Amino acid sequence: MSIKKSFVLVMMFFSLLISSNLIAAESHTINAEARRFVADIVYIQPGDTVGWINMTSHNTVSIDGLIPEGAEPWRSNLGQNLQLTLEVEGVYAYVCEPHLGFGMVGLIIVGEPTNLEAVREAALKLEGPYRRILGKLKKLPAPQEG
Ligand SMILES: [Cu+2]
Repeated sequence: MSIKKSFVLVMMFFSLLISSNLIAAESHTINAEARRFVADIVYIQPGDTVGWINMTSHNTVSIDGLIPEGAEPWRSNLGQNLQLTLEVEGVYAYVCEPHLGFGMVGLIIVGEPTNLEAVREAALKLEGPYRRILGKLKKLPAPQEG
């Protein structure tokens, strides 16, 4: 086989790899059930997309101080199936305001939970039903030593 032909084959292989899901960002779905998000804790990679579905009577609102530094806060409208692409690594906490009292809160972990301690400290200062986020944070694995 000529060098030119092998080069073309190698390039075809790489373009196939890039167009496949092996490298491309993934989409993750969070289903709003009656009074909870399923899944309530979602692990994704930077650049992945999360989409909330079945949001009739629900919303999703990020909490100040409980998202990574430099990340964009969000607030969806009631009933809106919001889609977000999250680039900044870390833990994001959000709530559904109408059902916060029922514990309808969620966490998204993008890459490594680099800001977990800061989020835990900020969550300790939350008041009223927002403290439901503390319970959710306790479900996360303890940080590894070393
Ligand atoms: Cu809700």
